[in-house]
Amino acid sequence: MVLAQEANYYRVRLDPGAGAPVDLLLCTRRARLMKTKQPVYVGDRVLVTEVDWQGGRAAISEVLPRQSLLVKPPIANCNKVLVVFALLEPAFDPVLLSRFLVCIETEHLKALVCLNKSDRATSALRLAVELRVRGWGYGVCTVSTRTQDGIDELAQSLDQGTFVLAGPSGVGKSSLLNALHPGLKLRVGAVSNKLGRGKHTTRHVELFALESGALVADAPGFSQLDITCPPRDLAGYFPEFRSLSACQFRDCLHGEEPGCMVRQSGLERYEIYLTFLAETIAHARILQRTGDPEETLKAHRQVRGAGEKSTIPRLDANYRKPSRRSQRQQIERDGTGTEEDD
Ligand SMILES: Nc1nc2c(ncn2[C@@H]2O[C@H](COP(=O)(O)OP(=O)(O)OP(=O)(O)O)[C@@H](O)[C@H]2O)c(=O)[nH]1
Ligand SMILES: [Mg+2]
Ligand SMILES: [Zn+2]
Repeated sequence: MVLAQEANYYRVRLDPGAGAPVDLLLCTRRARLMKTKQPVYVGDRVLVTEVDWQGGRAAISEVLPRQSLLVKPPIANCNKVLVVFALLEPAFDPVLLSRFLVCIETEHLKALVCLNKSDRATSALRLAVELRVRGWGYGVCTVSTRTQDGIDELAQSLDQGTFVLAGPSGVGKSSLLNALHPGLKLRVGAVSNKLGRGKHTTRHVELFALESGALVADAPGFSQLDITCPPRDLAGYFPEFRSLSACQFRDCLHGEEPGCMVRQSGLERYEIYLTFLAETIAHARILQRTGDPEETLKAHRQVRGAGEKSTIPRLDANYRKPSRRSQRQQIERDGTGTEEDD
């Protein structure tokens, strides 16, 4: 399994118990893989050849089929994403957290929300945020890497499997991995006082083995996440919408359709849903206009998922309001913590 990548080198862990003379090999890609531009991701299971056991070198000859691929952060075959957010410093941001959660849902991966820096928060804030996120249909664990509060409980819930830490910069992902595996001593960075955001201390995705046998990947923080799924699929990526008795309209986007059950349900994230819906509609429209082959391929997927093309332009007028709202939120986000992107 690929544990890390740096430039054109891959650190590959050999299957424990396979009886190999070494645990790790530093690998390049075989020319054939390079030529076909077949990417190799951290988390990929690979076959190696040309092994130099003494020098600890080899070449990757084949990437085995993936069970899953998360694009941001890039990791293959992970079972669960731990979405790490701070209760404070940087302040909890429900729209940004929802962005992460929707993107994870689109990859059909499981998410657990990990709220860090509980030492900074009052118990009222902690409870309010926990209740809120549970209401969205997600498991929550609250921790402090500083006081070790909640770390044992989290460690117990990470059984065998591959996990990745995702979240904005400065929320304490590397600190959390250090707390789960005290020998690691990963570099952590300060949060800038003025902007309340992290400094992109972690630069690479890298998997580490915990005592339990689980593999956990540290990853760089980011907060630029576009929601590009077909508009029609979006509601399915909000678990609390899924559990509602189905809306009575077939093909309803749960926007301003009169009588829509989802709209009338008073769900807390309905406003966030509308913001994202406007984004997916705008995205689908751009893709229809551009003739660029890559974009067209994407557009094709979008349209296929979205059903009949004609429904998208029809929505134009209806969604002008959320689209302004989304612009405002974009500005708010930019002002409070959109860092350089990785
Ligand atoms: N008060 C408090 N501060 C914490 C806690 N955990 C981490 N921090 C601080 O938060 C800052 C950022 O921590 P990192 O672990 O580097 O954050 P990160 O999420 O890995 O950031 P990137 O690598 O930039 O994505 C550091 O100054 C940590 O000391 C905590 O539980 N409580
Ligand atoms: Mg980090
Ligand atoms: Zn509806």
